[in-house]
Amino acid sequence: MITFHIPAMSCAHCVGRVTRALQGIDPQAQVIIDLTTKQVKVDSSHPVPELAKGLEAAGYPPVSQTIG
Ligand SMILES: [Cu+2]
Repeated sequence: MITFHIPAMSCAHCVGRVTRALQGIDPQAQVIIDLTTKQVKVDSSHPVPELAKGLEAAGYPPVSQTIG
């Protein structure tokens, strides 16, 4: 499980875009988003840098990430 902190997320529209960005990289990815804390939990077998790049490309750069 990876937790990204993405302050750029502000509404349900952002949640949809972030989810699609991650699932565009890994269709099997499980994504749980908490808009209050701006945290995105991702369960994926893909490398973290690849997921982070996809988020950045979608306009939602993660400012930090925690693995575990
Ligand atoms: Cu939004």
